[in-house]
Amino acid sequence: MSSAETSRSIDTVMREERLFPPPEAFSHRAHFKSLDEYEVVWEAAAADPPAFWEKLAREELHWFEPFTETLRWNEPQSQPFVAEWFVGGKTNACYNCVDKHVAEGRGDKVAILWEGEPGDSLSLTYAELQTEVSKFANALKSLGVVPGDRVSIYMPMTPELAIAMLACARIGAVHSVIFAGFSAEAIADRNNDAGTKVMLTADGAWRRGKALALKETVDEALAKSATVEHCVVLKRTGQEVPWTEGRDHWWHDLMQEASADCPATPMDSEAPLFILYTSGSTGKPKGIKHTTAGYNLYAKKTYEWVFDYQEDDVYWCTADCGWITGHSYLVYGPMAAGATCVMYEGAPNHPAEDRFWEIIEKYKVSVFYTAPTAIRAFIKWGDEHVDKHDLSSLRLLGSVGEGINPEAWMWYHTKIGGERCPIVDTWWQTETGGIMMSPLPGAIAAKPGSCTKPLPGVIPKIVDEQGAEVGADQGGMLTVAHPWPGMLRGLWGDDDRYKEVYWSKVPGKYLAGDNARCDSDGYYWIMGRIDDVLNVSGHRLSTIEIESALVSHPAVAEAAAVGRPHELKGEAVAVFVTLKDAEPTDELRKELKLHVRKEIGALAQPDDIRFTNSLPKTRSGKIMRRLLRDIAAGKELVGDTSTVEDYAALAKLRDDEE
Ligand code: 6R9
Repeated sequence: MSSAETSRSIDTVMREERLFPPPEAFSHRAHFKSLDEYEVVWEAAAADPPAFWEKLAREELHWFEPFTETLRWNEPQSQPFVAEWFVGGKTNACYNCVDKHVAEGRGDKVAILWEGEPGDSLSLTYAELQTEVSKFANALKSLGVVPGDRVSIYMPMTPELAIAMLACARIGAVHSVIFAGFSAEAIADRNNDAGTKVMLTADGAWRRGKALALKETVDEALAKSATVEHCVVLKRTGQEVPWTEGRDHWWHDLMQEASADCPATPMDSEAPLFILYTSGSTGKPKGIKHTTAGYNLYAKKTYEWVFDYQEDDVYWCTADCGWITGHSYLVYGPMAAGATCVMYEGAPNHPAEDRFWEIIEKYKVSVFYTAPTAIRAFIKWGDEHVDKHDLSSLRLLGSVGEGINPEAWMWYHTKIGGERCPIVDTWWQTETGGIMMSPLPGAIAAKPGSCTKPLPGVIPKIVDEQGAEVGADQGGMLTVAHPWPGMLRGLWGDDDRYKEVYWSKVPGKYLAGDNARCDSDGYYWIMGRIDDVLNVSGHRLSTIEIESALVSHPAVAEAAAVGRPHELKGEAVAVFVTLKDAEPTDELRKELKLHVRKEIGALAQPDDIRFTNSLPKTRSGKIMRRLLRDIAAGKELVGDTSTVEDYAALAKLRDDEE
């Protein structure tokens, strides 16, 4: 490869040849049964995306008023970069997720199977959910909430959290869910940015047996949130809470007075449904804006396709609602499909490391969706926790949030899936609203570590710095060529940043911010965020490939690779490693360096290996490589750290020297 080529594409150092075709018994009753079938649908959708989505929108959503125009999108280069879908129509996301099922005679089907951390549980049918949601919608109305008002939600993973989201949708209020672990500062920033009118919280939240003081944190935030008029408090832990008369209201008091009669408000297709803040690489978090009809349709169809929805499924997504995965694949997608969803309040290792497997056995979960960070933790905790439980109800497994290292994939496949369950490695973002690339489990053979192929209606293109498409196996920037219904409709109150981040670098295409390559079979491999690429002696290396090589060593639980400045090479590879049982010795350090060299070549051999007990992660489990880069370079930590899950881990790393 010439140096001109290496300078604009990213070198692939890792090869993964294993192929796992869908089991026949699975394909037999799947939505998509063969690669041919998928290809026919994908080609037809790509030839005319609006026609493809129009048909689905008319069939799958309930319309108070039908739409008159499928897509309003000024061809690229022109303004305003915001697509409008199903223009002129009126629908309601809560109606589609709840009332539609009751109206169609499925009211007795269980919607939520909830498991509290201390072991309490609750099940709600779609009809019961309709009553609860209607009552809480009336409660919000009684506090003066009208369509378009913003409601911030800072609650534990209780059924009331889902009820609150749906109640907002029911009356056209815009929810902003804030992960119930963020600081008062982070809550206040988000409230002020959104102009929140009403705040929903709980007295406390259970986390590993301890009660976190949510209301106290919220009070601190509200002292700096001038727009908030009311605060509703769910009683969960029963702890003492500070109280402001007139502003604060108990959830149960409002519910007691609320009538269960609250028809869903017909909303414009493009009425904002929610804002969800996500960390930018620097500076303040971005308020990703999603709207009603397109998002709802996209969440529903992608849920049905990717998780191969069957009427008798018991589906469990372990994500918190403070993350987009909790929005699209715990609430809006599965509920629009009418699925039975397990919802769990607490930590995966409370009271013991087998809690997830216990829940799968208890509820006979058939489809399980979690994140690589959790999978790597399970591997570290040991197989004995898995072996205690009967996981034979499982038929399909999913992964989201980061690339799944091939070795973690293999463990998930054999240990959890009993070698019979397909795995869907789903690539998508807060911005995309729903899954963009993933195997369709009955149709597309998996390659461990690849999110495989785009869903119907999604047209990815990998481009170089000049915006030209790159060839097979050449890494480049991942973009999407045509609008899709689930895409973001902007950043709340910041059009300039929206244009700058997503539309300025590559004209006319949505810039995802990830690097990727597509192999000669048309399989996509995500190589990490654009700003995470390492440049070693002119070779651009992907973080995920180096990390996967490390994770394939039996001593390694997790690894994060970053670049640090190096006089000769430009950048040197620095890695942070957590171990399974092994001792962190110099011997092992040498062995790991050689292991990477053997697996992927001398180019990628790490210069530094630092052992640590844990890696700094975002709340959704993504390794914060940006911060590790600063640590590796010996710099002070700057920028937004509000999304770091465990600041202590970070501080410790900074203070530890190799
Ligand atoms: C859903 C979600 C988005 C970023 C995305 C990418 C990474 C997500 C991935 C993946 C490789 C996958 N990512 N899924 N990378 N393989 N299957 O995670 O949304 O929190 O906005 O993060 O996560 O880097 O750009 P969000």
